[in-house]
Amino acid sequence: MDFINELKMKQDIVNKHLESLMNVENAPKSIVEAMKYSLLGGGKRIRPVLGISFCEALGGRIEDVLTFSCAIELIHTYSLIHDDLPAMDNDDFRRGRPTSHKVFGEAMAILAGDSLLNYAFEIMLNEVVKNNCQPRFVHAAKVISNASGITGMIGGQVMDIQNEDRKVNIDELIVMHSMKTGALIEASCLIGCIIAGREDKIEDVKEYSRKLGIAFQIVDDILDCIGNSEKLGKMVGSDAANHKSTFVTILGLEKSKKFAKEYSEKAKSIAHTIDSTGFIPALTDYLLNRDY
Ligand code: GRG
Repeated sequence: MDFINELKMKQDIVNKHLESLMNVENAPKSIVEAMKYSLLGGGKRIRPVLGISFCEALGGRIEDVLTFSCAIELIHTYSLIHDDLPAMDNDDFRRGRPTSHKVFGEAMAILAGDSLLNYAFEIMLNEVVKNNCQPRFVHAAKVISNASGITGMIGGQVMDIQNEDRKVNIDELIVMHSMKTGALIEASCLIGCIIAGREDKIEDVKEYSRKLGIAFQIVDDILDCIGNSEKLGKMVGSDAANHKSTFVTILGLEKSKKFAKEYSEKAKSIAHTIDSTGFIPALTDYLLNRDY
């Protein structure tokens, strides 16, 4: 199967599982509707695709990691809803549609984000219990918890807010993004390795995902500067409007492109040693050359 068809197939697997996870009973319809609006209305599903691809490449079963990978997508979606709020980046469009607070109001958008975060932990713990608390399932849940918390994504978001209106240097920017964007990408890859039972590959997978995380963020900064808002499904120029230092403002456009390519190439060379099918190396290229 060629790369694009395999990517679509994996995105389909993820989307179907996300839909089935959202068949929630005994909750107010309004909150489930707001959760579904943001979760099921688009998105590249890169994080869960990485999770199932690493698990598969390392000899594990997709069905064993799928719920954990979808839990990461729920956490990612909550972070987008909260990041778009007026108190944060104050954005009106996301994934090609008005943001959650524009449709449901601020209070409901906050609760939709909170609910996605909580529900992510509910579905992970159900999966841990279903698998008799085997250490690899407990370990995967711990990795996701750490990555989404104060030493990971939230910690990075705090640094980002505190850096507004301040000129940061490239090293500070890399540390901040390794936490804000990188931690969840790293966890996405690591859980595939952990659930496959391949602890021997953890360091390689960490190294791969850290390089990928930086490349991914540089591309995100480049697209926020020169991307097409229709393709991206969100307004461009949000970083400049919020007076944020980005790879583009610090390095300039051409050097940022070169930097992203270097990080991506390093990631790809590690991916070749992990995935003999070639899918993860091709995904690494795809994420570098994406236009949304
Ligand atoms: C806890 C409020 C809060 C925020 C955490 C990750 C984050 C910080 C905020 C998200 C906002 C943002 C634009 C981050 C930069 C990189 C990034 C995560 C981009 C979006 O990810 P994609 O391209 O999006 O995978 P899709 O829509 O395809 O899932």
